[in-house]
Amino acid sequence: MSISWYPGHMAKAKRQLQDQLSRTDVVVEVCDARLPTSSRNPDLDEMVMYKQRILLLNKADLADPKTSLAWEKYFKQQDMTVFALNSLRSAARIIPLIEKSAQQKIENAQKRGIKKTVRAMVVGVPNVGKSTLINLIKGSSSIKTEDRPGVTRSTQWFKVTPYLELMDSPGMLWPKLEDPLAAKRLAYIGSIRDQVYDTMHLAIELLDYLMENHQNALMQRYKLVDETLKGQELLEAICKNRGFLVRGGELDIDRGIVAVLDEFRGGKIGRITLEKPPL
Ligand SMILES: Nc1nc2c(ncn2[C@@H]2O[C@H](COP(=O)(O)OP(=O)(O)O)[C@@H](O)[C@H]2O)c(=O)[nH]1
Ligand SMILES: [Mg+2]
Repeated sequence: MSISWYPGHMAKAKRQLQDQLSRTDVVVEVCDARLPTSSRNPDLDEMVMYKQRILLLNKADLADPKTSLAWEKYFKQQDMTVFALNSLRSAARIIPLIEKSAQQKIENAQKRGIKKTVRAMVVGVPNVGKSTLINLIKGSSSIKTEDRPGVTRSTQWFKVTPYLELMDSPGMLWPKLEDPLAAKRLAYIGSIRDQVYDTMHLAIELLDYLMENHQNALMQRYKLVDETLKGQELLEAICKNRGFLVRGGELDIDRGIVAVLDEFRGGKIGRITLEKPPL
């Protein structure tokens, strides 16, 4: 997760991804449902122009359900196959979706008397849940491990159904860190290593954002009574209410920072989506 994306790394990741994509029929792009813009990388578009593609808004359990529906609608209007998902739960519905995406290819091959197996791969920026999804799909595979002729232990392809194989490891997309707002939002949800940011600054900016946009949820969570609180004062009030003190009775600000960031990331403040679809 905590990778520095130097230009050299990025070029290498791109080459590797392009190579993997060339052997794939269906691309399963995973993004974070809380950040359907910032957790995607538009560079993927040019790499998969003529490929079947599915977009998964993952971690939907942490996102606002209404906004997820709006995002689904938005992407569907752009002729995309899209699906909000909680990868910790069930990926069973994803499997037929992947197969359907490549149905035409399978049928065309069948007409020529060939049994075509669809090959799919999961791609996305770090921390969106790619590995979790792959494991989940593996877990719901209809084919038993001991019953997979032709798929050897060393292969990078995993047979999911008689007609579908999944690449065992995900394709890595690099986050768009050159956009400062996107980078900050990725930091809010914990997709960028905290050391990159000053966490105090991050927590305070997040609190101000929440006070402005999700006031009730924030005030309830931290038993706040003054909605005019801002910045450092807001953080201090939270520490006070939680009884976060260091020896000598001073406020334990560090503990407050960790609590706010962890609780936001874990959805404890509410199911909050940070980006809305354009109208
Ligand atoms: N709440 C929630 N957490 C998820 C979901 N999918 C993955 N995660 C968590 O997100 C973190 C990153 O997941 P991982 O699969 O390693 O992401 P990757 O870097 O894209 O491979 C892990 O802590 C997962 O448990 C989901 O749908 N909901
Ligand atoms: Mg992973």
